[in-house]
Amino acid sequence: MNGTAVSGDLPTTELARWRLKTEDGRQTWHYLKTDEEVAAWPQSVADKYHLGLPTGLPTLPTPGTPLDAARNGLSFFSKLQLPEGQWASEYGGPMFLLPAAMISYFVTNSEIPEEWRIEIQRYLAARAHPEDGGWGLHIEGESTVFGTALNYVVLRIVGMSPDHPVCAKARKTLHALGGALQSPLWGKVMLSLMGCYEWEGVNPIPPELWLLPNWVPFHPWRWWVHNRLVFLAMSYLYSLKRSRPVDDFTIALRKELYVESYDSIDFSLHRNTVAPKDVYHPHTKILDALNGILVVWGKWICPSKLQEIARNHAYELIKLEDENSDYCCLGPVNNPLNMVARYFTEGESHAVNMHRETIKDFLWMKNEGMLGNGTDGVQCWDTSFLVQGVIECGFGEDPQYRDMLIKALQFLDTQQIREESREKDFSYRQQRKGAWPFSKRRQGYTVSDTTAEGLKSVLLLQTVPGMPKLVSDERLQDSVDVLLAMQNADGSFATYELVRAGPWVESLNAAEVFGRIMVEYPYPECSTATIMGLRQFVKAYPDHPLKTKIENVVRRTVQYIKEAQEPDGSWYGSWGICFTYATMFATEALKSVGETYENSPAMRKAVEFLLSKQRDDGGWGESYKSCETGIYTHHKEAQVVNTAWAVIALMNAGYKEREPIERGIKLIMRRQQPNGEWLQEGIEGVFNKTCMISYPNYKFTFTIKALGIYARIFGNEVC
Ligand code: LAN
Repeated sequence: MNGTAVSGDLPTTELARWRLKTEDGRQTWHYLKTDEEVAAWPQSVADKYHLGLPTGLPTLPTPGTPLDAARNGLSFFSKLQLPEGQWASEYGGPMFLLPAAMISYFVTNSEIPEEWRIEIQRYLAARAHPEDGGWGLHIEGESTVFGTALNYVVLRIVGMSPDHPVCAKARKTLHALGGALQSPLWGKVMLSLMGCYEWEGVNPIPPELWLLPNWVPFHPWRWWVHNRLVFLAMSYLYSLKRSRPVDDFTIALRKELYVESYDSIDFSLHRNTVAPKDVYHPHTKILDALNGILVVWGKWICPSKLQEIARNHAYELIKLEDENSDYCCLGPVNNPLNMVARYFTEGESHAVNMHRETIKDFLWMKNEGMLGNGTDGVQCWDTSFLVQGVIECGFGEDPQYRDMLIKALQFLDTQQIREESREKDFSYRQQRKGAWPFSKRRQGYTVSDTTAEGLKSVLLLQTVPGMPKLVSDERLQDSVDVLLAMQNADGSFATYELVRAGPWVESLNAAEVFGRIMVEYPYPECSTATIMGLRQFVKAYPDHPLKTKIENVVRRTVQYIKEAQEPDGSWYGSWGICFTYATMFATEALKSVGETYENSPAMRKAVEFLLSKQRDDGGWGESYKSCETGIYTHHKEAQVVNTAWAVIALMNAGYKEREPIERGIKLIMRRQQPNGEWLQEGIEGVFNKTCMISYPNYKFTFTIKALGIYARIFGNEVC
């Protein structure tokens, strides 16, 4: 293709031809094929940065003080702001997202552009395990059947020959792990859609569950929304039991993926065959028993009329999910699965085309090639944190940052969700009018903390003198209402919805590779963010009638947070790594009700915990292993992001001893580059205990925030 050069033995596109386009929060990468297009659409600094090309940003004067360092950081980071006012980033880590996207593209006969094919090959080659050539659940994990079988399929779909050394090495590892027969449930489903596994070897995913009365304590409407919507699409597809028609390509794949000959396998005996390396959450006996019963039910008992009613019901829910998210869908797994569901049912249709488009929102281009992002962007979330960092530094009124902040406010203004979901109750949706999503308005999902961080940032910005007031009182109150409706009975906040079922439902977790996926849980991070957002609202509207109500909500939340503290003084974090992350949030919650190191045993313990983890170089560094094991595990080196979180936590606690905090700040300053940036270090985020995910902008937003708070508390100097 035009401009293709060869790097190593894999072709590459010309990175200088890629552009990130933004339209009302939507972010997609485009490859410009002609020189005219290139001339008409120059590459921005942000494009270059994300592609790993030289940005040409200048060397800055060496910062002498924390605020100088923050200014240098902002000088760099502000250049990455997109024209609509938000920040973007790679949001990779999970290694099953590109397979979901590419397998559904393939199954639905969608055209995969040449530039994607080239860059996906490059990415998977770059991210293959350096020793065995396989892939894991996430980029830092060990090779598994799930990761290796599916990414192998992707490589073949995008055109790599089975004889290519990358494929050959991966195949060897796949076979050593036992071959594709050992895939966990989600792998078995995706391979079945491809025609490379048989549906009879998939544990039951019966859509009939949707027909249970709502009071049934394990009804799917009570499940965590991500699990629920993946289950929804899978239950529909399972009941159709359709696959892409077999052709020479799938026959070849069937040979490559298995140790044994495909035709000799009795798939019905392998519903529970999963490689030990893949299993994080083994099946419970109850689940196995239930699966046994459901196989008999599906095959011999369930009347076909009932199956049809259930299937139609599931399809209605799939269509509503598509409509309520303007086909963006909740996430990178249910979007492609919905696309296949709609394709199998409707053939070529408007809906299928819409999915073809929105799947692009999950693809990200970087120097290593093209990957699958965890969401359709990090727009609202990272923009909110940047705003808060700038305000903490006291730069709100600084004319130098005025344009940047106005643009950020404009972005948040446009991305607030303005209406409820259609058939909200039928589709089991949480109230959302007034919410801020994690990514963009179109996606349409509230999360307690994304709404709260959005609300807080808008309030902070709109109270800066001279800032326009874009979001009205009424709209701010809508977001408060969304938050108030999300408090659980125990005072906590979960993620997208209220907790709708007890943790015992986890015993029905069939996904094998994840923990804590079945239901919503209370989270100290989400709980803190929510009350901080609510508190900011009361600060801005001190006479508001909701004030007393909010204060009661806060009191109950703080009580929950105290109860969630671990015996060693830390909090377990579920969305960032790990104890350091959650401890930063929880200490902020305690601080907001006046607790300090001096007057609160909980704070004192938190401080002692943090101090015990500080390293000789002054930094903190926590490994993702903490998330999996629940035991604090050091990273091999201190990490800028963990260090920022830890010093923020110590300052939240009102810890007066300057020395340990200053040493942390000094590490952050030492690691800053001459142009103001910080370099990428270890992975920052996590979900479902096992799967890591990158938050590359945290190295800017939280460092800047930490520097700002430090300067305010201890004065703008380090010795
Ligand atoms: C996210 C990203 C953001 C994250 C925070 C806002 C940081 C958190 O505080 C609440 C939970 C939330 C919204 C979250 C939930 C799970 C997500 C959407 C992800 C970690 C990004 C990717 C992940 C999603 C589940 C990936 C697809 C995998 C499945 C198991 C369906």
